[in-house]
Amino acid sequence: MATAAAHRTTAEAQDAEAERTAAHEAAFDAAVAADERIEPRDWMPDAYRASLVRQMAQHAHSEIIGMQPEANWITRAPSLRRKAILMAKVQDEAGHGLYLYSAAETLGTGREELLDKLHSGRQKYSSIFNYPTLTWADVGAIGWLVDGAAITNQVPLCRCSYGPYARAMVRICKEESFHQRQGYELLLHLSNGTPEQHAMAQDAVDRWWWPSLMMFGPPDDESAHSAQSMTWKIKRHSNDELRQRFVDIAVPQAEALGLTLPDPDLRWNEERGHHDFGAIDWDEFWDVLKGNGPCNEQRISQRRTAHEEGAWVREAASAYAAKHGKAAA
Ligand code: FAQ
Repeated sequence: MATAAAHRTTAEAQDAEAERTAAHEAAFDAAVAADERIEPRDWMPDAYRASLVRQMAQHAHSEIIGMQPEANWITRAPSLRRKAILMAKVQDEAGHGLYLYSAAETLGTGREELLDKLHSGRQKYSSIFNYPTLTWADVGAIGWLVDGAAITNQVPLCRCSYGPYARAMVRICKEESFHQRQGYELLLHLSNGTPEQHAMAQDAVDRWWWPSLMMFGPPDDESAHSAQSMTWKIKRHSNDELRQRFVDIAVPQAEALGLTLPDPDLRWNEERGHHDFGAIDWDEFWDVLKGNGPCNEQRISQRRTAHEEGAWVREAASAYAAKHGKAAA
């Protein structure tokens, strides 16, 4: 008798739990459908939380690894003005990383854990930052194309269903917009400069164009997460839609710059109302993701070294915060 009663109690408890979960799920789905924001203390499906952590961590990692290719040119910037601009931009990228790690913390995943996953290769960062910055013009090409692609991808993230991520993106996009313009202005100067400067700008665009298109991720039919992320309104547009939007924006800008995009198949398609463009080398993309890009090893080893050498700064900051906290208490 006692055992039967215990079974009944367990079954009742399970039913009640299932009902609660169903009610939570219904409330979550309704909030997403109504374009309301999901906030850190709201109930959310485990898979939603995990996918957000995955994307936000990858995004944060991209911001801080993305400091490396440009930092490479700070000491060699051709004027004090260019040096000040570049330093400000690289600092902004560090800030973006910090907003995003903080936003990810609101989902219960600490920064140390995320950095550990980056350093041990268990989480990704954007493929684009595995290419080298060979000349000063690359700084311009990164600003124009890489930041341009980043903005195209990130403006819709300001409407992401998860509140802290969406709010972080508002400020990030404002700063990315300045970054894009500085790159464009830099390339404009080079393009209208000496024949050697023009050639250097063209060479940079030739090398950065295709990797910039890869930043948007694999084609829609190979994108593992898009469908679910779009249902959850984490992503608002598919990878291919955003890639197309970027190409359409970049073509007239390239013309204004007096530079050529390295794609013989690029042409306006009247019927589609968009530019057609050539085939992307997806083998190269997947290969870079596997760690075989030109700079993968260098980027990660430099990041690990920076982390190790920054240990004393973290310790000092923690000690200061503890002392400060005690004083305030
Ligand atoms: N690189 O199923 P999907 C910047 C992975 S910030 C590496 O389509 P999803 C600022 C993807 O994670 C640039 N991996 O994935 C700056 C997944 O692998 P997983 C970063 C990539 O998430 C400028 C697998 O492939 N921006 O540039 C890439 O739906 C200048 C299947 O892909 C963001 O992170 C890639 N390009 O869509 C800084 C924006 N593409 O996770 C310094 C936020 C895909 O299963 C200087 N993120 N993968 O192991 C997003 O919008 C999305 O995550 C996508 C990918 C669109 C990147």
